[in-house]
Amino acid sequence: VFVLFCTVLFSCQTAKKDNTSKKELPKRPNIIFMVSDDHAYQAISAYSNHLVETPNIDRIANNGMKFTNACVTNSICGPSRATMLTGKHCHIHGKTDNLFPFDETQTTFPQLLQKAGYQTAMFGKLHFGNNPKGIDEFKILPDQGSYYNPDFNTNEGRITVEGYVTDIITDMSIDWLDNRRKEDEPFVMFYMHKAPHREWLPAPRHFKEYTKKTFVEPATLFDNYEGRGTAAKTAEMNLLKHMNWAGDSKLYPEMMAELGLKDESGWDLEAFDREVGRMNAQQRAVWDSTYIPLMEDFKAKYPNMNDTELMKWRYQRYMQDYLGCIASVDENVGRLLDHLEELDLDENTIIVYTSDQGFYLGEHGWFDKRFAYDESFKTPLLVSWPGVVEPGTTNTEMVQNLDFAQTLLEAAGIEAPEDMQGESLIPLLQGNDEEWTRDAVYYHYYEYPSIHMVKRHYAIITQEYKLIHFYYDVDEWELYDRKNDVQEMTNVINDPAYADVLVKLKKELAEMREKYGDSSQLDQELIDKYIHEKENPDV
Ligand code: SGN
Ligand code: CA
Repeated sequence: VFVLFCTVLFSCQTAKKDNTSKKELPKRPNIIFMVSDDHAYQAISAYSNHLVETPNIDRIANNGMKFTNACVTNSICGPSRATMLTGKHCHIHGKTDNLFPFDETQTTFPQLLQKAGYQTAMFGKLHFGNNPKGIDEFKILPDQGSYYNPDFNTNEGRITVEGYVTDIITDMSIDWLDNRRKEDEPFVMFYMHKAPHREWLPAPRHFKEYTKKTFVEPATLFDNYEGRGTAAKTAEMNLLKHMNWAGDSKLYPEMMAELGLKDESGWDLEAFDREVGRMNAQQRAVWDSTYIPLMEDFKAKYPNMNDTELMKWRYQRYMQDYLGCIASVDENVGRLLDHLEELDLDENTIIVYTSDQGFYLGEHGWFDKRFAYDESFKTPLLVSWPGVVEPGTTNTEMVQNLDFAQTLLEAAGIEAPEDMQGESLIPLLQGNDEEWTRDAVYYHYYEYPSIHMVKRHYAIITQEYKLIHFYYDVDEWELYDRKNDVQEMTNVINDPAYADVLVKLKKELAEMREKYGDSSQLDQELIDKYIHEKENPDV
């Protein structure tokens, strides 16, 4: 009797434990996967409102969970998106940089959802160099796409749509939701903005408001990179030194000539023409009436400006345009969320809001991304799922874009392929943090030599430390104490106080490279590939 009693008690307890930790998930939820391009978490008010208010994006945080330590495996567009869709590190799915097309034989999670009966759609920027797989209906921007009157590649070929890109992507998404084939079958819709990617061009309706604003400067705007290694010193992402006059700061080419300002590659003028040149007469009139007075004012001041003043001016110019783009993203996210409510789709739908990486908004004097340093390594991640995610919650675990595929497959009740390398975030989304065991993540950036000249590096990152190895044409290690040096200003690699930490991290890094299958052999192959291409430019 005693044995029986114990057995019953034990099985009850196990059942109880299982019950609390594995609350049943709603069946086959819809999924809206929102990815904006280069959207820094510093520019989402759910994270911080020191720059801008984003009340609509914040609705997702208020209805769900905000991850404050979400990060990428490689801080660059195509590779990050390939990691999101395949659940694999870049050296496994093969899209290590923006330069080569995505390997179409790789399995992506929308293909698996489609196979399981999900309706699938994708609108906006993918940047794979080819069309998406497993998507019933797509309208994607060719390459980086354009802000004004953009072209799209669709199932039926190339189209051009009049208007502003962020509005258009939302119109397409709403239209698809309204007309999807089977209302009673679940769907996954990828809603992927080009904004706020460089050259940061807002909607004409926001030109006037945003060009009048002044924004708070980051503490590290005038960073001289002293405490860091060669990579930070040689990167070409400084607002003062590396921004283009026409493309980035919106100086008219004729004014550049008058002021004797040049962009050596000539590419700057091309960029101006590429974007501003696409505007129709109406859009161009609003542009001219906003930017001509602004530039006349600059022309008058420029001869007397020193570098500090110029840096401050460029920072404000940059933020006005970048945050002007965010204004449209936020309005349009709101429009889409409202529409989901109108269609009664807000209840059984998972909404994910993220970016393909973080971005520098003047921190360390930089724009762009690529580095394993926090502003570019971390990325926004907000997830709502009524009935599963407790509204208004925050999670601080180190989750990665690597985890999205397995998470969404589990949510849909589909078994993830064994070779996916992430972890499902469902325990965290359900508030069962004790089931999460990861204490470090792996990072690897490859696109060098290339635009912005950020050297290749791989890294191990824990909550407390970040160990980075820069390689290829240098062999330098950097170690940051993430708790005591939040801005990552001092490389403590040679500080004896960190000797033990260093040994431990190097060992863990080696284990991690082994676990994820990243070998130096691969680095060598990539190096050979670059050298071969440099030597044979016409091939
Ligand atoms: C373009 C940008 C770069 C940017 C890359 C990659 N220059 O080349 O500043 O780093 O894209 O961006 S631009 O003036 O032509 O926009 S990514 O988001 O696609 O990875
Ligand atoms: Ca990007």
